[in-house]
Amino acid sequence: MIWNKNKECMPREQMRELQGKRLHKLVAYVYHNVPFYRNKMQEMDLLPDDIQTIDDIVKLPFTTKQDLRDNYPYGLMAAPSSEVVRVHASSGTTGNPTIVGYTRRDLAIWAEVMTRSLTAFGVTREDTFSVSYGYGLFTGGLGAHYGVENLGATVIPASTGNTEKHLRLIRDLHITGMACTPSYALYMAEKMEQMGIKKEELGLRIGAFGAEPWTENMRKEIEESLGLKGYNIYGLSEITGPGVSFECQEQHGSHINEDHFYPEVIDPETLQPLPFGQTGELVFTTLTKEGMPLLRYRTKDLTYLMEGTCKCGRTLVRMAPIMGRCDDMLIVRGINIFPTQVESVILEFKQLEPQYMLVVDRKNNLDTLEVQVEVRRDFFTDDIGAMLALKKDIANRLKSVLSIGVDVKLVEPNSIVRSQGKSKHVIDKRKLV
Ligand code: DLL
Repeated sequence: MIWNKNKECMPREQMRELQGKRLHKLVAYVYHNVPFYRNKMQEMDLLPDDIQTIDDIVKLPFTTKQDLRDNYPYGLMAAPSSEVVRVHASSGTTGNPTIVGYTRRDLAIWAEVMTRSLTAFGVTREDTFSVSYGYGLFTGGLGAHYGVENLGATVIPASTGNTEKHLRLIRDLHITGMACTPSYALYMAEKMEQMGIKKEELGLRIGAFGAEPWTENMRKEIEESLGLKGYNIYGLSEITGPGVSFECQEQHGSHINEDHFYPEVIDPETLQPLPFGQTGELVFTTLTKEGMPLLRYRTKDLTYLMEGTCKCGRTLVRMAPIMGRCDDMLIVRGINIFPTQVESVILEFKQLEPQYMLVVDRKNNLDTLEVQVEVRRDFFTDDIGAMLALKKDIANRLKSVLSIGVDVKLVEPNSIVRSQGKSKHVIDKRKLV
């Protein structure tokens, strides 16, 4: 099923023409309404009319998270406050949070792209869908909520927390789909087991998971424990929220709603655009945003774009799963490591829970990496020999994937802190000193 065939299956040439027209209009709009962009363009000797086609996008300046912080709170807003009907904020852990504002039309487009995503997952008006992304300043809750409503399915605004009650509702209200972070889905599976609820008692069939990186192995684990099919949904508040890209039934990359969000992948060092298939930093231009449009926003997310029409019929370009963010890549003894690489190894071992923490430290000027991982209750034993053998197997496998020796620490079930929102997998003690 396709929600908006006209846009989602548009011939490439036509799409590029549409993007060019929208970009041309956008650049004039920000030039006249956002002093920050006008100044930047003037510094570069650029006038709005220099941007005519989508290929001209490379002439435009980039925008970074720091620019948003420097212009806190409303400096990048293009629409007058009388037109802004909603504000969200990202959970900045350091410095000012980033504030985003939406006009009524922005909200309608956001609901549309969310509806496209849910339709691609197979959600219909017959479904009852619970949203367990946090409701509030985070875009996950309200973003998914209005997408479900716009589609015409029934939305259950469960939010996070109250997991036991939520699980009972899933059973009693015949909830067929759920949206939450993949780590919260795992937490729910754990709770279900503790409560003695079997997946067969639930009618779940579709999960819309995102807001953090996750691996294929994690997908299998969630699907098996909850008895549903899990789909990836990607987005970020600066660009709109969830719904920037989504997986279709082929599950071979996520289609970007590129009639609204124009993607580029650049080399984060040289800032030069990279061709299809090459991994770099994902950059978005919001082609239709009115509230707070952004030119070439650097997401810090690492991925590559995939060429060619998808078997599902959509022509919307696809992006590969996010392998991590430029800023959560760990450099340990000069080797680049992403938490997702560790996750995928851990999930290969049936003796382990999908719960882990990477602890990086520096001892005698040498970086150390400890991987803490939980052993499943049925495998946890007093037999030291068996535990040592398991530890060695994991360390060997990690070494072959990461190209670096790590200390593996097996910990008891339930000892690593669970997350209901985005999970935290790294403690870098080097940064604390
Ligand atoms: O996380 C929006 C969202 C909500 C997306 C619900 C999907 C579902 P922010 O809080 O601004 O917005 O965080 C955005 O989260 O730059 C990525 O690093 C990461 N991220 C989001 N979705 C995915 C995904 C929301 N599917 C940041 N896979 C982004 C990997 C993701 N990383």
